[in-house]
Amino acid sequence: MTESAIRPIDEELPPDHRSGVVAVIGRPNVGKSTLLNRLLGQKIAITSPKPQTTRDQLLGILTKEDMQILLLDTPGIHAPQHKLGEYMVRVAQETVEDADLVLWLVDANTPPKDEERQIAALLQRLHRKKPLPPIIIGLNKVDGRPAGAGLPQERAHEYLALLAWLNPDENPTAVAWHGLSGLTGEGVNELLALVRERLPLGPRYFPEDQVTDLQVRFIAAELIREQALRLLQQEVPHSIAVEVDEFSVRDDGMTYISAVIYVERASQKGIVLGQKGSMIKRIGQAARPEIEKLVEGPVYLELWVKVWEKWRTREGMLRRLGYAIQN
Ligand SMILES: Nc1nc2c(ncn2[C@@H]2O[C@H](COP(=O)(O)OP(=O)(O)OP(=O)(O)O)[C@@H](O)[C@H]2O)c(=O)[nH]1
Ligand SMILES: [Mg+2]
Repeated sequence: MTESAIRPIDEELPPDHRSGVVAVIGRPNVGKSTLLNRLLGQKIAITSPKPQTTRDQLLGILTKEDMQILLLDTPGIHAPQHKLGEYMVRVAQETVEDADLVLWLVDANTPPKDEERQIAALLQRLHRKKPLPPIIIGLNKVDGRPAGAGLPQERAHEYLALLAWLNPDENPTAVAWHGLSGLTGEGVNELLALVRERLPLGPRYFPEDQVTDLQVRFIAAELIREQALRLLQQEVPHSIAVEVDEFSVRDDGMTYISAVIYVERASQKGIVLGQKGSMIKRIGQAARPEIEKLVEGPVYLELWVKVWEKWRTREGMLRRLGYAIQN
């Protein structure tokens, strides 16, 4: 988010109105984007069972009578293997540095993994530079727990132990935890109450009907990428980038979209096209209704596949795709 985006709106609000930036962080696949969509009641972030789905910071604006939360979804924190990966991890880190509250999502069904230990170490490093805002550990996916599995409370202690250096006993508001399910919505209202308690008093920064600052054409490109992620296997999904090169609403109300699916190798182009174009057709057929929900009208979608060798390692290409790479 740019500084200029953050300007208070002058309007009548309850005296105890709160607002602030909540960084939603966690390792890939724990359900950050699913939770964001659930909280907003609208799909602005794509989700998938494959890790490293979200590639950039995404703003979701949640406005209630007594608070406005600027939720920043982030790419899952992992050990990066290419420039795009490095960028993704840096985005997550910078989001924490600017936040009023950190919501660290973990999977309630599994004990901490190495990735979580690395996230805790990252938080500790950041804390040494500048004290961290309050942290809430969200034990997500409680819907999927097998009968007789350990209580979230026991699991919570395993995760809380990773933040022992914050001395939570001396500073009880530094860390809290809550069990929830972004998928079913269970525990989400209680989570919001915990968030509100920890946010500073403050105004609204966006009109109450605005849900994000993302452009519709960006979300459309992401919805195409989501179907490509779902339908393609192994390395191919991670090698994909989608760019919408035409987006126009015609006189008859039809939204015309032409988009390019970039892959990194010629062999991947064949896979994305499929036999006689069957795969790209499936991707288009699955993405179109999703985009129609987004634009609330009929969509004509045209898809192309192009090879852009090793785009994930090339700064120029990453920049062109909107990843704000800095040297
Ligand atoms: N059972 C269950 N599954 C969930 C829940 N939340 C998310 N999932 C599933 O977990 C997978 C990952 O969800 P995402 O929301 O894409 O995860 P993410 O943390 O944003 O992942 P990255 O963007 O890759 O970092 C998807 O298959 C979701 O449907 C939940 O509360 N319960
Ligand atoms: Mg995500």
